[in-house]
Amino acid sequence: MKQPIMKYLSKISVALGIGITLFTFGCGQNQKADAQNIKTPNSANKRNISDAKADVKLDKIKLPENFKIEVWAADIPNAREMTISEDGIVFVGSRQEGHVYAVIDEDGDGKADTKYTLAEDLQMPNGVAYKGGDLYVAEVSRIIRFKDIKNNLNNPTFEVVYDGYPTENHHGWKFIAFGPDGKLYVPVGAPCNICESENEIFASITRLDVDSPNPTPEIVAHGVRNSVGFDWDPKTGDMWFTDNGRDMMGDDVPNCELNHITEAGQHFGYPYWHEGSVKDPEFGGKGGVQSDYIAPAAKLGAHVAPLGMRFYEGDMFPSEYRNQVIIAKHGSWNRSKKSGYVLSSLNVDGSKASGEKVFASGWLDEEAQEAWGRPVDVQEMKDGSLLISDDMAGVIYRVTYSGK
Ligand SMILES: [Ca+2]
Ligand SMILES: [Ca+2]
Repeated sequence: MKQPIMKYLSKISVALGIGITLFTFGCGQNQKADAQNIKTPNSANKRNISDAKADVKLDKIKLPENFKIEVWAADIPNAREMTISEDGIVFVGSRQEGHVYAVIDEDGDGKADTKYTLAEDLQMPNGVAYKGGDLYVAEVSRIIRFKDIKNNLNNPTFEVVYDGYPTENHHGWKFIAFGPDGKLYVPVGAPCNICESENEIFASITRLDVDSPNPTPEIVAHGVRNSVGFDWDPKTGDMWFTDNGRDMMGDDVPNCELNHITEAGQHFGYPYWHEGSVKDPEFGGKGGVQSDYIAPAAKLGAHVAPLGMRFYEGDMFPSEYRNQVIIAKHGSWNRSKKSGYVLSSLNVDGSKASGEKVFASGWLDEEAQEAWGRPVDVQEMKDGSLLISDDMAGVIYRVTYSGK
């Protein structure tokens, strides 16, 4: 991303404001495991992907005028969250595939050439975050770290930072990112479609001080069913996150959400209230009144499955995109007519989010009701182009703008 240090400084004062009322959650054992070799033979973990074939229908993708989409990297099975190092290495998590990849455009021609498989047999390593030369990966119950990853692509090893997150696989895969406070934000999804958990770490977003000798999750947000995407507003330093609404209440209820955290410890409604105003038929009576919970800043449609989201901070796209949130909607499964399968953009101004527009569509064949791809995450490259991961087609796309 652009000017990471400036961004950090502009956000830190806000971040310091959060956190005083945080309460700590001591659920796990602390781990200081020795670095261990992982199951990746040195000779086999590097592959040239410049000629890899992608099974995609790019001519179906609709974008605003003067935008263009291409395949940046093919042969990235089950590509999920992405994070980028300062020198442009794109790290990619996966879910059922169990792999973590490093993908590199060696000659800078806008198309990736090399893929390193950094790890295999991990447990749904959906989340990746890069900081200070190290790559962090979230499995279901633990956070692991590949130190000095850039210099160890051929011989990657990891250490366990923390392994006390719950082991439930249901909504157990995690999106992770470092906040402006330098802490790693780690959600813990509800272990069900709809349920009330005794353990308050479920349906939360936590944060972890990965530099501490004793990392312990602190809960930052309660009542979050399953967030698989968040970012911080570059203007205010505030955290925004997507949340996936519950299933089995019909085609159009409840909406998935875009939420805004203004104070640590806020409760966002689940499992009692959905989309700010829909009382849960089973659990609604057990919670407080509607006004006890933070309503979403924007309703994103029922079952659309909003996953990765980032504030656009680049210069390549037209100026109206600057500071907009771009959200990847993975698409529905629990709806009679499919919805989602798009990227959308919204304006964010302070606490307000408005003007949602479809930015990219075409992964779903509406007539046949069949999808050939599903967007998962978005990441901006240094030049302001936008990468999109697709876990169904197993590719990473790159969107560029050429209108000026
Ligand atoms: Ca290249
Ligand atoms: Ca909510």
